[in-house]
Amino acid sequence: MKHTVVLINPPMSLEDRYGKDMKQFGAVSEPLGIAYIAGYLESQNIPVRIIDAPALNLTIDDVTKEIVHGQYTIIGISMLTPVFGIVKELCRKIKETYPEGMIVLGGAHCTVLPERTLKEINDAQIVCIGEGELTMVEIAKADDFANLDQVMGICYRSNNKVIRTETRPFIKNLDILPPPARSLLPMEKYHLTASRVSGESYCPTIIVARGCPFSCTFCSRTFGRTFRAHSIERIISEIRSLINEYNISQINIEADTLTVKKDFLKGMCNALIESGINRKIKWTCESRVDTVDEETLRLMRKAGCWQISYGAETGSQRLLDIINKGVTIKQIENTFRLTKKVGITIRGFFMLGLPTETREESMTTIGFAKKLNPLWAQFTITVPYPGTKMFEDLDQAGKIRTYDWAKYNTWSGWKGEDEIPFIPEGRTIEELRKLQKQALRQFYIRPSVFIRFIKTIQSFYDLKKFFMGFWVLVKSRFSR
Ligand code: B12
Ligand code: SF4
Repeated sequence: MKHTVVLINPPMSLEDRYGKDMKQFGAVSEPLGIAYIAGYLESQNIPVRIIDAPALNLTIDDVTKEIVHGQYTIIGISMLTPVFGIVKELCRKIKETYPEGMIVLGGAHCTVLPERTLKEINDAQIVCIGEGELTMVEIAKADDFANLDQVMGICYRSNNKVIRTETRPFIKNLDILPPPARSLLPMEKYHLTASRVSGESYCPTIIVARGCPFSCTFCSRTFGRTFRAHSIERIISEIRSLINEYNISQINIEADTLTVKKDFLKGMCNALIESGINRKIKWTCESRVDTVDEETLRLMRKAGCWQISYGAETGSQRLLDIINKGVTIKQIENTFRLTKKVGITIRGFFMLGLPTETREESMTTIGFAKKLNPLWAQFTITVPYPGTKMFEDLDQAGKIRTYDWAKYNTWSGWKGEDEIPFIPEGRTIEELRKLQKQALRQFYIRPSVFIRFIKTIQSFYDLKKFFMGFWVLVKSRFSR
């Protein structure tokens, strides 16, 4: 039987993620995981389509109609933890109207809880654990799905039993994968958060590596501990085609920890300089404060890097140690200073409500953010995601408050959630909710920040964003 595959990014809107007030600042990102899978399926001549529901503003019913009319034999759905409930309902609707379809689930949530996901979502038949490219092709080649036991890295349902197959090793050479099938995505619909782009122009994302050797307790690290990168030639060629096809002037370079291998980073930066790409585009990335030094930062700057996002997480050394971040307050301060010195702007990520955190320590974190003074700061409420060390420890201690995965959202302060998965002892939801808003107000509503932003305004778009942001912050003082 010849299979036709449809891959779905499920309908979770910006409002679902960020709440009413913050939705206008959220990103609509390319679902590159399923685009990678689609690229590999295409290379094996297996027909595939992508439905990116958030980008196209589709509801569960809209997606179901698309699938029924398309008559696909394999329906793949990507799932992160907070979208669980939406995916469950989508699977129910699809099965109700189109029982012949084989539903395959994949993504971070499935990778960490494969058996449980299959037990909780009755209408799905297969759950993919880890990287999906090779797995999906093998599923599509498994005639009538008779040989699923031969497909590594899945859990599947057979005679009311859930069977787990042999573990699939991570892909060693990422270059065996063609570039993500961006031609199947509505590329004109994507935009990063305002803090990540320079001006109004379009900024696509490219993934250059997978895997991270560090062990932060809050991170899912679903691509394993070994850093695996695309070759420099492949990266340059993918960037070149993005420049040619989409006429871009900026790009977001994604990797679990881009700067962890100095040789790779230097090679990539030198190639960007030698090819002259650094004169055509500028780029942004994420990094760790202990993996860069002044020399590296200067090279990155020369290669076109204009912004780095660092997870500073907290202003308390005690908490940095508890979350196993492996860095010191001094290192954070030093790297922020050096990054600014070489002329790269910074987005700082900070976590509130970490295990055992006191209110005083939250205030220290907000103060630390102000002292570090990155261009942008993001404060999220700690969510122990399943599959992380933090979740394991809190679960064992009986401190997880809800297993309703819809509540696993780091923006619960702005969403006004009535329940969140974890609250440090002696503290309350109301306090944390208010704290998340207060943190942003205290960081952004300062004369120096106001002047800094006024100076960066280059267009009506910038001006509008600036005033909308200011208004949302002022208004948040009076909301729940
Ligand atoms: C970019 C990014 C985003 C982007 C885009 C997300 C997207 N849809 O791709 C944005 C900003 C939207 C985002 C949002 C959120 N994110 Co995010 N994000 C990432 C990040 C940094 C990279 C994702 C990526 O592109 N990976 C590269 C591609 C190749 O991998 P992939 O998408 O996982 O896909 C592979 C496999 O998972 C699998 N697969 C995926 N889908 C499917 C489907 C099928 C059918 C199959 C067979 C296989 C399969 O095959 C793919 C190819 O190998 C990851 C960290 C990471 N390293 O993964 C966090 C990460 C995925 N995010 C995470 C979280 C928590 C969130 C938020 C919940 C945060 C929040 N606001 O509260 C939201 C949820 C949004 C949502 N719709 O559910 C967690 C997920 C944890 C979890 N248990 O779900 C991660 C792992 C980071 C972490 N903290 O550990 N995120
Ligand atoms: S948070 Fe970043 S540095 Fe820490 S384990 Fe995850 S990917 Fe690695």
